[in-house]
Amino acid sequence: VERTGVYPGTFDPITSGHMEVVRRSLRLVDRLVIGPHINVGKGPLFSLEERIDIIKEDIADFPQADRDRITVVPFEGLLIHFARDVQASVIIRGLRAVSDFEYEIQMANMNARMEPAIETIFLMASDRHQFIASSLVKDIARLGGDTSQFVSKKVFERLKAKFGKK
Ligand code: COD
Repeated sequence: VERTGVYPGTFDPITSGHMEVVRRSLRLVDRLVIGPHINVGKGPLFSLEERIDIIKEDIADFPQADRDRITVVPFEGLLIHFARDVQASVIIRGLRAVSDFEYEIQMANMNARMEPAIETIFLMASDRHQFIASSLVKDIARLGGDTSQFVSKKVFERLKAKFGKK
């Protein structure tokens, strides 16, 4: 029986850190649903459509056999309902340093209480991607810095276009 995993997030925009989680997840599940959340708290830099396009552009570099196992499905409302709807048995989250831990453990526990059959699994960020955060990448781009080592070439170009030349 096929195992489906959900990798939910804001992905505003997707970074090399997120992409590493995607690549590693493909070794753990047969099908991976990348789920950008529709209603992002304080308003995202990239619209939902842009965030979806960006994810699709980044996975376009994967081998076809891997691409065939990935779908990008935006969701609204509760993650646990979404995970149930796509028949996922695991929710995949990335864990950086200590900062992510508190929020992640709370979420995992509440989700487990609502739906005990779905496990949350955590992939520890690698050294290389430990400190990459979408919010900091956006700050750097906004202030005219070079984000190329934190995101794909395509995301880099999109960030440049977003903030443009003043
Ligand atoms: N290396 C490894 N992992 C990383 C890196 C990195 N450099 N950067 C980010 N990650 C991980 C994050 O830790 C996270 O696990 C995932 O990648 C996505 O990150 P973000 O920042 O894009 O997305 P989040 O964490 O803001 O997404 C939060 C959700 C939208 C998934 C969450 O708020 C949610 O499920 N909302 C729906 C309502 C709900 O169900 N709430 C919870 C009730 S218990």
